[in-house]
Amino acid sequence: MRAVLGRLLRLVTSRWALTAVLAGMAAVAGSFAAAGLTEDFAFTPVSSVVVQYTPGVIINTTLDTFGNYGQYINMAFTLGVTTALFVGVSGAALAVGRLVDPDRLRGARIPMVGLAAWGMAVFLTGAPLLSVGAGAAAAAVVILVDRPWHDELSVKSGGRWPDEDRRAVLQTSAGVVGFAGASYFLGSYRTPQQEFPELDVVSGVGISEPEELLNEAEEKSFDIPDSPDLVSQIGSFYTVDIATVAPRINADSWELDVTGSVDSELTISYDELTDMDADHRFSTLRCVGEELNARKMDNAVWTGVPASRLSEQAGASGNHVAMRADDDYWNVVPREVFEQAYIIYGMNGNVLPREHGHPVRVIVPGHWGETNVKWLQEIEFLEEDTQGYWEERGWDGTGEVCGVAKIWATTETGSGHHARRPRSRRHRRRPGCRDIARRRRELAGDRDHRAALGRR
Ligand SMILES: Nc1nc2c(c(=O)[nH]1)N[C@H]1C(S)=C(S)[C@@H](COP(=O)(O)O)O[C@H]1N2
Ligand SMILES: [Mo]
Repeated sequence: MRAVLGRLLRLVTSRWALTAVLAGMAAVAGSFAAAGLTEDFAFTPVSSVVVQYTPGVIINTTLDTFGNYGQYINMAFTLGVTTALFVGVSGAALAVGRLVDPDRLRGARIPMVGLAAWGMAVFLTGAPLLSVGAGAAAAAVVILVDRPWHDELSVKSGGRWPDEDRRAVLQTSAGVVGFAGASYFLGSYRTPQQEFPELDVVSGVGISEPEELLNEAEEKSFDIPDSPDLVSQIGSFYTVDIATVAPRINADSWELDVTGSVDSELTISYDELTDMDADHRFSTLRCVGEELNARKMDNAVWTGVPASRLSEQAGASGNHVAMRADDDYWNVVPREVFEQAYIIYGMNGNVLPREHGHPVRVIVPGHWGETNVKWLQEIEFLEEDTQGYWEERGWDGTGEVCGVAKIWATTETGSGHHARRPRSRRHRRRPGCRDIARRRRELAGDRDHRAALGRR
């Protein structure tokens, strides 16, 4: 047993293993430097797989134990898996390279590790050009560790002694740490900045109506420090996603499929959708996983088309409706709930931002956040009810939102503290709401859940 452990330890701390680890880390950093936080960063596709295959028990246990920090654990785990993939291929390439070039004098391992890391990045992201970042960084690590210009048989180069090997690995480690830091800034710079073009520029929808609603909301908002306005600004509106990186979907190639129990299936383009008569209305979103007095509740002016128009046009007959999204998220609502929903492409007079579901999402007024599917791709009418993404994981969130009072501002007076409650939002307390909340607690405990998977 001891002998086995000893050998394992020697293997893990061997030059080969250390070089592979350094190359793998550099590859991930190089990938981020080249691609930024986009789908072309090797981390992103790994994250989708992790999110998809993590069992609900593990998600819920993580959330119960770590609460809001769960999202960092999720990110760290995904980063670990991504790095491990690059360490694996680098290690294999190093081992094969050793056979070809045992003296490390011909530098054969450099292109081999570079190619292996590049190949892994292309395999993950499908982006050959941006994957060069990963390949080049991994190759650079091998250059620094192997130093093929050192000839141990030559008097001139001073030989290659074990000490020097150790120093090379140490220096390279420092280099990788520095490179990772620099990559962080490079990648952040490469991450596309969110733009908020106005709605009329893109879709030809007039923005005077949303503007009127926004003005009305502003006039009615209280001027209390720390209490938000009645409408939340884009950028401070909360987001909750199962994915770490919001999908990037081109509105021009986007299509909505209307399928299932229908007389005729429909395929609707962005232009067709935005050409229909638009409605503008306030609607508040609140995440079912919101903790007491937390801020996962915001209100906006949404622009879009009543969902009922699509079910009419398709001649729909099912009693349930599944809404499916690009990130493999989905939710199922009763038919009568769907008929009250909106197919949305505008938010606060702007084109719907990427984080909130660009180009098109669903807004189901008065229903928990999770029914409001973003990055909508398919509407399927069903005869039978089935579970949605979060319901499969033990959450019940397709009911009506409970009314809440929050204390977000207090005033100090001579006689003590006074809580100030901002004007309540659009929610009204509805009968049955308590039952839903209780059932939810029974099902899953009272903790924040998907917030842990959400960003920000
Ligand atoms: N496609 C997709 N839609 C989604 C989600 C998601 O992860 N993917 N999260 C849901 C949850 S849990 C909430 S609370 C709301 C949040 O909407 P927002 O991010 O625009 O505030 O989106 C819902 N729609
Ligand atoms: Mo949510």
